Parts: sequence; structure tokens; C-alpha cells
Amino acid sequence: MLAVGIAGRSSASYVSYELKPRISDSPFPPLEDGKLRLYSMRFCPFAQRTRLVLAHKNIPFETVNINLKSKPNWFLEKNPSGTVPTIEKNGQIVYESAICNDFLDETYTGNALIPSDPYRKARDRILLEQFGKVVGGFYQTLRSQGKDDAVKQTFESNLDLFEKELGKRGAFFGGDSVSILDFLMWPFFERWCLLEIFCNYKPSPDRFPKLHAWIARMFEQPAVKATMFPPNVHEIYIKSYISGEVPDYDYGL
Ligand SMILES: N[C@@H](CCC(=O)N[C@@H](CS)C(=O)NCC(=O)O)C(=O)O
Repeated sequence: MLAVGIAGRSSASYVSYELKPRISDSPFPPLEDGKLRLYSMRFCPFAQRTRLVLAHKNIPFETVNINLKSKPNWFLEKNPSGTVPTIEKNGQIVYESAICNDFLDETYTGNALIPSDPYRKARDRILLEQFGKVVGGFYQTLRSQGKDDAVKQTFESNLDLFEKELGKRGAFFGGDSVSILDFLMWPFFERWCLLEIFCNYKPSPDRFPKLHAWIARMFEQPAVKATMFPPNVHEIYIKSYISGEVPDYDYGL
């Protein structure tokens, strides 16, 4: 039952002991004092936000995957909203990806990701709020198999802000280097491959040259290399998700 593996293919030196998905009748896997645990689902983009921060900061942690269609009661007691990511250490429990990431960045201070300038931090928060529309547009486009032009147009108009912002900021949303905002947005760009696979569509490099260059730079980040899945794996997962059966949460373990 216990799958032990190196989480990622890069030189990032963290190791994750990944337990196969816990279903409702699975007993709580005991957590040692001092150990950080991530409750996750391998293909969840929100959990990937937190996995990116863990990888970037080389924080040791263990992973317990949750079967989101059959959640154990002990998980719901820890996080009544029942969502991943959720993190736990020494009885402290935090959930909501952006909050998990802030908590980790402030607790483990090496390789800081939150801007120290309060104004920059506030502007990043505003952008993150706006990014919700991009996430919504991405999934609407996917659901409509790219056949609804109005949906695609709205998706791209919401992306314009991020293209423009990158023009002001530089190579990354953090400027010369990645920041917490880059990692909060990345999982949804990694999944653009799904737009190509299922919709035969992708926002064009003519309209979004800076975002395309940023995507290429992000693929080179060690934390991205450590947490990403290739397009065919995203495809397998999404096909299992839309099949109406229990998604293949276990794929690759
Ligand atoms: N706002 C949450 C969203 C997380 C989320 O929706 N995660 C999904 C998996 S990708 C989940 O846990 N779904 C289970 C459910 O909603 O019951 C966050 O940022 O952490």
C-alpha cells in the first residue's frame, strides 16, 4: 500500500512518501511529530500550487493522497470543506492553496517567495483575484471542447491583463525570478496542453508572446520539473475524470 518514491525528476532534493488514495474506510495514517504532511490529489492543480512551493523551498514533507469521491471522515474533521491541498504539522492544519503557500513561505524562510514590499504583495493579491476568471475560462473552454467562440473570447480577454502585466514585470511575475504568484498560476498553464488535445486550440503566441515566453521559462524551473506531468498523463487523468467513473486518482503510483 505504501508507495515510496522520489517526487519529481529534477535535482530538487526533497523526497515524498506518497500513500495511495485514502478512501472513506481507510484508517488515519499516523503522523509523526515534527513531520509535515500534504493531503493531496496527484492531478489537482490547486495541490500542485503547494507542491511547487514545497519543491522550490526544498521542504521535506510526506504526501497522503485523498480519494475525493470517497473522503475519509478523519480528513473531513481536519478540513470540513474537504478540499486538497491541506497541510498538517504538529496538530496545525491549514487549507486553501494560496493560504497554504503563504503559511509555508512564512514558516520556512529560505528561498522566500512572497514579495517583501507590501505594495507589491497587495498588487499580487489583486492579480490572483483576477486570475480566478482565467481559471474559470480555461475549464469552460475545455468543457465546450473549444467550440464556443464567446467562451474562448472571454478566456482570452481575461488573459490580456496577464500578458500586459508581464510586460511591466519582466521574465517572471516576480520580476527577475519566480515569486509566489508565478507558482499560484502555473498549474493552469501547464494544463494548456489539454486545450490542444481536446479543443485543438491554444491562445496564440501572436496575441500572447510574453505569456508564451514565460511558459517556456517556467518549464525550466526545477520546482516545475519536480511537480509536472507530461501532456499524455494529464490527458489520461482528464479522460478518467470525464468518464463518469471514479477518476483514476491512482494513475502513475
Ligand atoms: N479554493 C481551493 C480549491 C481546491 C479544490 O477545489 N481542490 C479540489 C481538487 S482539484 C478538491 O479538493 N475537490 C474536492 C471537493 O471539492 O469536494 C484551493 O485553492 O485550495
